[in-house]
Amino acid sequence: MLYRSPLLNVMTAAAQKAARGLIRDFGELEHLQVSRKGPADFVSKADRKAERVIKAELKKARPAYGLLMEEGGSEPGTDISNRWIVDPLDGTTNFLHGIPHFAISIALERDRDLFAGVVYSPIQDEMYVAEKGQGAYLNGRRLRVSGRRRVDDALFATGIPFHGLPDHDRFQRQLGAVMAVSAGVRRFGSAALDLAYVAAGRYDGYWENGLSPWDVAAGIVLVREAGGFVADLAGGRGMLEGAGILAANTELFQPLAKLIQGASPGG
Ligand code: 2AM
Ligand code: CA
Repeated sequence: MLYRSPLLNVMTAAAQKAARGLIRDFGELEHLQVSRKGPADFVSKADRKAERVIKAELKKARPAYGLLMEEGGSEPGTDISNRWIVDPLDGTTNFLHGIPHFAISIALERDRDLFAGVVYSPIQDEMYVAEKGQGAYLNGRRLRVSGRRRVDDALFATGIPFHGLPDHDRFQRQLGAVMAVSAGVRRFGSAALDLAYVAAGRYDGYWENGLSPWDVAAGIVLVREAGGFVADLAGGRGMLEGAGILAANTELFQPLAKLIQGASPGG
């Protein structure tokens, strides 16, 4: 059954409109080898263009809401209880390399609580939506986190830090701990989709250090509404404050948290 509310309609419409531009630009990338400034500049333009489209759509539908966007920063609204948190292109490095795994992420924070989330993967045409208390859905189909109970059966996702980011040693310890006992670890490059995949029961769990609010806000709602647990890496509520993120089904949340915390004492 297709779950639709006026709020989710606004969010999915904004994501679909921006996706049309991203799909066009993704298709153009292969012709860019000749361009002087190169693909990185093109991708950051595509990213900003998608953000402008989303912002215009959200403003048109809910003029008073505030905004927190990856490119445009924070913009307070006259309605202080509602704020959009937007990543117009999550998985930028994939996009730049022609890898069709990236997403648009739109969340609504209401009274400081994450209330609704939409993650859209344009190339796969996968629309993930969730609203507090209403469940999570993929293209209209109800989602549930995986039922796996054993760490040695579990497939986990993560993000690997790269040059310019801190804590490479800490990450290697975390990876060492998880790879030694699990069925595998994946690194696909979009935090928003990693969380959506946990909600869909594809991954049994996911963790990543650092991250910004727009990377994870929508995905957090998806995982919770699909029956999973989400916390920061220390088990607290600082997922939007850069304290990292850990998400899993209810059975595997504690075992994964123990592995990660054991590998990174003191956070
Ligand atoms: P992006 O594609 O919007 O940049 C990959 O591990 C994930 O980390 C992606 O969701 C990516 O978002 C995000 N990311 C990219 N650069 C980052 C940085 N400097 N700090 C934290 N997260 C980052
Ligand atoms: Ca991002």
